[in-house]
Amino acid sequence: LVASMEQVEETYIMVKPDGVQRGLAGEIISRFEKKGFKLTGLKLFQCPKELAEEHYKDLSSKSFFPNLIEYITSGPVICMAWEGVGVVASARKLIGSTNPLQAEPGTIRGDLAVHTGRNVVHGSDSPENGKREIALWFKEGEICQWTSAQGPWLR
Ligand code: RTP
Repeated sequence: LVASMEQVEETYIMVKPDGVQRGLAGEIISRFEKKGFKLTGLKLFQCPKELAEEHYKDLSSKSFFPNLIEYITSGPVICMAWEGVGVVASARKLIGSTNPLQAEPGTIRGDLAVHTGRNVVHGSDSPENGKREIALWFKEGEICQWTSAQGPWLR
């Protein structure tokens, strides 16, 4: 595999409360599965305010920050860890632009959302943040490393 020379990364993907409530979780999970990434963590979780604030701390000075925290804590989210070569940037491409009206058709937000403040899914923006966010949202023991018995394409 050419890909074996490349960097295996991990990223934190989260179906936001609107995605869960609209019944889009399966569809969103499916996009990453079909692409060929490996799921290593998955849970439904009601996020406490403090965790939402820590996760989005870089945005704490923004005017929309209180609304963002209210949104993320408004109902359960689905927390996921995904692993793969180039998974961080690729997941951001699959997700599409922050403003769903500018997101390309074919992307998750381009196909499934309208409002920036209800954009159904989160994805880490760097490998460093992928690690940071997985450590923030998952406890030790909730991440499951596994190898496909079917072949080497899931890695
Ligand atoms: P995310 O972190 O959720 O994957 O989103 P992102 O990188 O595409 O966007 P970012 O700039 O990090 O913003 C985080 C989330 O805050 C909400 N937001 N609202 N002007 C607004 O009202 C506004 N701008 C951003 C969105 O939910 C965005 O995903």
